[in-house]
Amino acid sequence: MGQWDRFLQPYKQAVDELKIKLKGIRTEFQKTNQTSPIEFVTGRVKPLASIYDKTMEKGLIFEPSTKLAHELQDIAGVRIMCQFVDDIHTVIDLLRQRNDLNIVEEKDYITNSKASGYRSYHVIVEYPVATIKGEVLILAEIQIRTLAMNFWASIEHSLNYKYKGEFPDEIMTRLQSAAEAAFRLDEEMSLIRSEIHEAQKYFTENKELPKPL
Ligand code: 0O2
Repeated sequence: MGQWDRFLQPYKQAVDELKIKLKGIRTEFQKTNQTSPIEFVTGRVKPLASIYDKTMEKGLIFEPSTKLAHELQDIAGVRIMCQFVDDIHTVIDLLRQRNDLNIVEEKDYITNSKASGYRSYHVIVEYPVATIKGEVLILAEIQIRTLAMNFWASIEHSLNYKYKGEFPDEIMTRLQSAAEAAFRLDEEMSLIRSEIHEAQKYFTENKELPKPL
């Protein structure tokens, strides 16, 4: 195993464990016939090429080190998607109550969206991973956002990859207006939240009934 593989292994373990635990929250809500604030969960270990880019941006040395582990807080990244903005706050409260992780920082890009139009809530956590050499504390970034925020962010992320942040004016204007549309979509959906929940509950209950002969 190379030194990067060895360094990244506990991050992989942290992402796998956090994904299982967060998906478990969703299952628990569903099994108790409650609407889950979590729609779906994804996770990844930051690819080496992105770690390299970030170390260059931050003027760090590209080598597995305690300094790097401290400075790059999103080597382990987990993303939680919610249907409604209110669900994001429910998820944050659930995270705050847990004693298997420790929140070290919160970044609210929903109240204070980024200049790009990016909206999301980031929670940096310390998560203990058990290894054969003992416990290792891993920093992980949990991003919590609505489906609309996620849609916008994934599109902007792909475009950013192509244009390296230097968007042509027209694309920039379109992205800004798409960000506003995503914001309005979240607002509109919030207004009919209880109606949607009722419909989803009705759908789930009836889906499970046996078909008549
Ligand atoms: P990737 O490919 O998702 O890993 P800091 O690390 O504290 O110096 P930074 O990097 O701005 O400052 O941290 P922050 O604000 O917590 O953002 C980290 C991650 O949030 C990014 O990781 C993205 O995933 C997401 N993000 C932040 N701003 C934007 C944005 O304007 N557009 C999109 N689409 N995503 C954003 P990476 O490493 O940039 O990318």
